[in-house]
Amino acid sequence: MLENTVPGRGRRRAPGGFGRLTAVTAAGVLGAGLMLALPTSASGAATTLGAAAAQSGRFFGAAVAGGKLGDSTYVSILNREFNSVVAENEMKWDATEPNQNQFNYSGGDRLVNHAMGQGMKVRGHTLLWHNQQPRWAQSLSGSALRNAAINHVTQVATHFRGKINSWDVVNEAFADGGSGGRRDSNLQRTGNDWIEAAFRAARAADPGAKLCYNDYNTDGINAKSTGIYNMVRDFKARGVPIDCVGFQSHLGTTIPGDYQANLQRFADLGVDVQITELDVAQGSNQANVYAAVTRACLAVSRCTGITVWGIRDSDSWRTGENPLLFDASGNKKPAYTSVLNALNNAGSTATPTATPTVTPTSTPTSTPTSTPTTGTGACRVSYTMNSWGNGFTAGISITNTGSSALNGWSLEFTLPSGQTITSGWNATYSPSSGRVTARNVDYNGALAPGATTDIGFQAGHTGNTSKPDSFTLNGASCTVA
Ligand code: 9MR
Repeated sequence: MLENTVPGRGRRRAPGGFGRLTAVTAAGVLGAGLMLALPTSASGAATTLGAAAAQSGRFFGAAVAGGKLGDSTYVSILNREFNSVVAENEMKWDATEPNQNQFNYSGGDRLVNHAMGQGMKVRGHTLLWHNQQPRWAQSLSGSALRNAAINHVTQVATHFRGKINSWDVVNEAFADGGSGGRRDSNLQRTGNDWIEAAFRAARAADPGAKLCYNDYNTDGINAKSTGIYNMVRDFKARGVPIDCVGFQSHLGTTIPGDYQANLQRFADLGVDVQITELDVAQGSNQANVYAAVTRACLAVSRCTGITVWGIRDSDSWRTGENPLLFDASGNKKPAYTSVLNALNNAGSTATPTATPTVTPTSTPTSTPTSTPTTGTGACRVSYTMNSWGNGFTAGISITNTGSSALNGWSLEFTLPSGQTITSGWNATYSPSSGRVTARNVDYNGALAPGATTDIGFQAGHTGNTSKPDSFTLNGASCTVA
């Protein structure tokens, strides 16, 4: 288990899409095109992960970072190998509703449009989570937070209606350890019924999407997975709309012997199951663990697909662990071959239940980052870190303390030596180490006097976990809170 092999952040420390397409709509036509073009070898075996999974009506997807859609190696692997995508960060609450009731879908739309153009399905991740909440939501509680959360679910699911194969409606709401109970969070403190309220709102907003509960450290029959199992059983008994359970499967060097049995017991409750964030620690057993996960999904008829959490090792959130199917240069690893062979060996048996047809979208609408133009940049910055063995996430709150509005901003700071940014959200970061400039993205460039915006990134470190000691915004020094 990840938690046993990697000193993790808080939430992982403890132990750390698609069914067949219906060719009715234009999306169905796209999907049918994809099915006709499935790559196969002379022997008839499929030669890509997506095509191999499609033989049994399943999807094989990848988490995609929107910022990498300009990287040709990355995109060529994505388009060749995968028939499903999920946004690694762009559909989370902080990205989609940076200010209350002000929604921004540019990152999510860009990915959805890319996927639709390629005939790929889309998993939505995630409507509600205790992590990566916008600052304004973090400061709410009680009915104000409950209302804001349900409004968020409604608005976001409505925006993407018809384009999402399955939504992670709620992510990581159960506690690690032996309690089998809920994780404490601001959302949980609004009342134990917050999860079912979210599922009901999501169903009303997008009746065609499969609605999933998603969590980690649920890779076998254990207290946490049993707590979730009991919730799903209760939801099914009371008619709360839940269609699927996601098993993140951030794995260490082994896979629990009851991994498949655990998937099966959920399927037996009448929900689909999906492997949603698969990555496996490097080492001599990596290819075996990947193959075992693949075989387990194939053996459970309601396991509708597998998603890996990134494409190349260098794209992974598990910095330095090389847990993915392609190396940093984009070459196929032994783990890739083991997954492809497992998918091909399954043939067309154990076909999963068909899932709803998705509708294509309009032309991609990516908006360029605006250039800083106005304002002095007088500012206040608060910088928080959450570090573990060889990595950390940083959250940066930037407040415009000047008297004029900013229309585009850049925040400069110097990362201590040994720290290198691997991915970020709500800003672009360049370069990845040393003197870094974080620039606004299209939805958070406007910063009124007194307004705050939150950005963040994930980084690796080599032992030095100190913070940058100073920041400038549009060239002017900031006070550090
Ligand atoms: O991979 C994501 C990484 O880029 C972000 O920094 C991180 C922030 O919390 O979230 C990562 O994705 C997580 C996913 O959304 C939920 N399950 C755990 C994943 C890895 O942390």
